[in-house]
Order: sequence, then structure tokens, then C-alpha cells
Amino acid sequence: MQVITLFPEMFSGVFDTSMLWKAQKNEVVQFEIINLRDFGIGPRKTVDDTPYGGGDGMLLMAEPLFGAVEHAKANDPSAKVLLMTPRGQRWKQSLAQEYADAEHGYIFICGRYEGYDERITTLVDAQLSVGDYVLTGGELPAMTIVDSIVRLMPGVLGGEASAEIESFSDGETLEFPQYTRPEEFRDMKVPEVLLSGNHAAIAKWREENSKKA
Ligand code: 4GS
Repeated sequence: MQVITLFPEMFSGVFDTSMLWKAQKNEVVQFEIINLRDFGIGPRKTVDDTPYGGGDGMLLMAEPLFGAVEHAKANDPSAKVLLMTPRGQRWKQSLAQEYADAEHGYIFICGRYEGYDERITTLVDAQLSVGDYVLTGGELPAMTIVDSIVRLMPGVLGGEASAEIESFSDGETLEFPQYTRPEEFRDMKVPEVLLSGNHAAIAKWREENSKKA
């Protein structure tokens, strides 16, 4: 997976911790963070300019983004190019599964400012959104999407317990409420059925209390 961003330093905390770190160590996935600034124009390495037709703010220019995507494609020619934008398809669990099962890599483009020159969409295989709200950049969406994909890759999910929870899901079932010790905490009791040892009853309770996507 490759990420094109003006803020490479944002990724180390997320990619180098816990499951994503383990996935890299076990060679399930490899991350390459590409600094868009390196593809900027002129001595100032400019990456943005004002919009034609007027309006607030700055746009990412086409040329630096083309340069960065071409660099990433040279590293991994079969990789699919993904653009993080609130105008994109809403990300969901079934897409995470589909992307985790794919053989090819991904190149994430993280937008900044008021947007990007529309001509970069000619390079893009999919436009993806994490929700109907406006963020300051595409970095958090890219991290969210990467995390949701990598945890589904073979050899990442470690513990049997987690795998068991996963097996309940048809890919769209989200989580049910869970409890650990003690049985009673500040007058709040663990639901009786979970202490019953009745596996069928427990499965039924979990199904009834699952949030469906
Ligand atoms: C999202 C989102 C987003 C939009 C990037 C304004 C900077 C910002 N990207 N899902 N320009 N929601 N991007 O808000 O993907």
C-alpha cells in the first residue's frame, strides 16, 4: 500500500502500532508513504494554486499529483489508485473485505485544502468517502480504510477469540455488547445468559443484540 500525502508524519503513529505494525513485521503488508511536496513545482516545490472561476482557498494542482501517482505506479504497476473525497462511494465493511481479498496493491491519494484539480480523477480507479462530513485532509480517511482492510488480510488477525467473533459475522453484522470480569461492577450486572454456559442461548442473544450495518 502506498499513500500520497503532504503530511507523511501523520502516518507513523497509526501504521507503526499494534495490528498494522504486526502486519508489516509479518510481511502481510508493506507501507510506502510518498511526500507530495517532493513532486512540487519550482524552487518552492509548490503543490497548490487558486481555482479558476474564483472562490475560497487553494486546490492541489494536477502536475504534482500526476508525478506522485506515476512514481507510485512505477513501484507497483498493478496497484489501484484511490482518491479520498466526501464525493466518493461510502466505505463499508463489505468493501473492506473485497479490498482485503484482492491480489493487487493500492495507492491512496490524500487531498488537502479546498480540493484538487478535477483532471486528477483521470488517474483514479475509485473515489472513496468515510462519511458525509468535511475533514481537513484525506489522511484520516486513508488511515481508516487501510486499518479496516489490513485487519482482514490473511495472517493478521491473531487471537482465536477475535476470529470466533468474526465467524459470527456475515460481513455486515457489526458488534454485540461484551463484558469481562467482574460479574458485578457498581451495581451493574453482566447479562445472565452470558454466564449460563448455554452456547446456543448465548449465540441467540448476541445475534439479537448485534447492530446490523
Ligand atoms: C473526506 C471524507 C474528506 C475534503 C479533504 C476537503 C480536504 C477532505 N475524504 N471522506 N478537502 N469525508 N476530505 O473530508 O474521504
